[in-house]
Amino acid sequence: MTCRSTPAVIPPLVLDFLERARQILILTHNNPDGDALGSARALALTLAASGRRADLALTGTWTQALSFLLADLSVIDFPDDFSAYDLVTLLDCHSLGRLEKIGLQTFSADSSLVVIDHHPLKEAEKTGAAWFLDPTASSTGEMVWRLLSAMNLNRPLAAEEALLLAMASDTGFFSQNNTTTTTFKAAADLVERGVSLEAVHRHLRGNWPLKYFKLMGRTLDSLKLYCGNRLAVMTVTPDDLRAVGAVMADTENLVEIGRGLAGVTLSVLVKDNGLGGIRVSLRSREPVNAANLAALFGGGGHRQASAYNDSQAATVEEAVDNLLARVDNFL
Ligand SMILES: [Mn+2]
Repeated sequence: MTCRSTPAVIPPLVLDFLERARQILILTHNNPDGDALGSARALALTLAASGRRADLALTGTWTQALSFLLADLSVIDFPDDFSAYDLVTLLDCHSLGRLEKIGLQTFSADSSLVVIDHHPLKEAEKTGAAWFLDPTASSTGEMVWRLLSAMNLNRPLAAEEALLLAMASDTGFFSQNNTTTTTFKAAADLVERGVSLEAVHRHLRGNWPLKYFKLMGRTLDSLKLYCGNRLAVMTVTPDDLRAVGAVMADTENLVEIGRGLAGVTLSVLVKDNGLGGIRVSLRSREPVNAANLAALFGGGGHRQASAYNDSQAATVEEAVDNLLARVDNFL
């Protein structure tokens, strides 16, 4: 697997939309992560600094540690219609399922919708919008860096920092093989412009509330090994969350723990939100393809980081059984 990348060409239509727009609404996926919030922040701050109105509307919850990314932004309630805007941009997301309140069909062919995403897309889903898609990009942050660089806009330092955070967030701090030469070029540019890598690391890895570590303890207690110790499975239940006063957003990154174990090539975190949904997060090491495994259950993501909802399971135990029944071919 090569990490030397040939990034996708930025479609002129996407640049054209962004250059002409004056009132922009920025959307991203439900329960936004560091890449989603960092990319949205960078785009919003940069567009606002160039005299545009840039609003951000979010759905779901996110970890408190990332809330600082919303400072100085215009964050609005999710609007009923988009007529106040001449452009809507959808970041880090192209699927209807992940953005629960909005259907892309809302946008007719003449609506101005720009989708910027690094997740692989089924061609059939592509409709009624200008698309900038690059599955070779580490993160949406990297793509927004390319876009804003091409537009030659002045980026405030806080936007530069948000871009580096977005990339660090989706690459496991530049350790996964989605980290390419383009990622490092972008990172080098951002550091050259004054972003502190240490500050980004502190935001992402040194800013957890105590309940996170308490939840980590309970999650570690649940760890079981299978398949000749190559598969690590951990669980989080509503009881675990209640016991330490945590919310589902606090489970972000816990799946990484299992991947640190010697010999483990697939780490799985099975989460019960207590509302009838079982979410399964996967992190792999080469040669395990976690995206293909997630796809078996109707999910998706990247080769080394993916997820799915197990609609057949009512409990974490059932979801673990379902996984164990199908995982053999992937390890
Ligand atoms: Mn992403």
